Amino acid sequence: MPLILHHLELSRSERIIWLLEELNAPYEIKRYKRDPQIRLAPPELAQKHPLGKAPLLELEDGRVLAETGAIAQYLLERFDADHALHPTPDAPGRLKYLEWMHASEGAVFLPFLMSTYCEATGLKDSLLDQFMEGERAKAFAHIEAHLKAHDYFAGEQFSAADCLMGFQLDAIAKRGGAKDGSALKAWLDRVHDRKAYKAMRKVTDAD
Ligand SMILES: N[C@@H](CCC(=O)N[C@@H](CS)C(=O)NCC(=O)O)C(=O)O
Repeated sequence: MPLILHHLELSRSERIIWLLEELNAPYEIKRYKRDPQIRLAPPELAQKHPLGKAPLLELEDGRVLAETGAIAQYLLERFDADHALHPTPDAPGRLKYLEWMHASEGAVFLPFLMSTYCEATGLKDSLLDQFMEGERAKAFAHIEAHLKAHDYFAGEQFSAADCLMGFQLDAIAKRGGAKDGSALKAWLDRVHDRKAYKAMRKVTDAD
């Protein structure tokens, strides 16, 4: 049995599809649809892992790994022996790489996720949303300043940190948040031109 990526439509699992394509790793995909009303994952995902969230990576021996960052680390250890997509511990881009790999699920992106939740639950413009707006502005300025100074998240070379940051930045762009002339727009144009990104889009176009 090959590696199986359990993919929920319109979700973070995009990032792992992109990474699998960059690594040229063999995988199969199992697709899941969100509940049309509440947008949560279907119960079948919970049969694979107690949290029932995507992405999940099922290994050849049936073990299942959750958490985007953990899955990325596992895939890089296994399929990126020459460190083309993850800088070695002493490489110049290592610290930035680590920081953005974790920011993609951590502090930098929480405020953007909260905006989606506020909108979906009728809390748009609530005190919580206003508080998060300040946090979003801070995070956005941090991303823009980094990309003004560097072509990619780990520095001047593309890495897995770009794959992990991609999902939220594409979502921001869809909402009109990547203005012409911005460093974010230039980064999006650069990564959207990659063969593996286009391959990932072919997969997700069927969502
Ligand atoms: N921290 C987890 C978050 C996983 C997560 O929340 N996935 C969302 C998709 S974007 C999900 O499965 N949502 C459906 C649900 O919670 O039922 C990760 O990095 O993989």
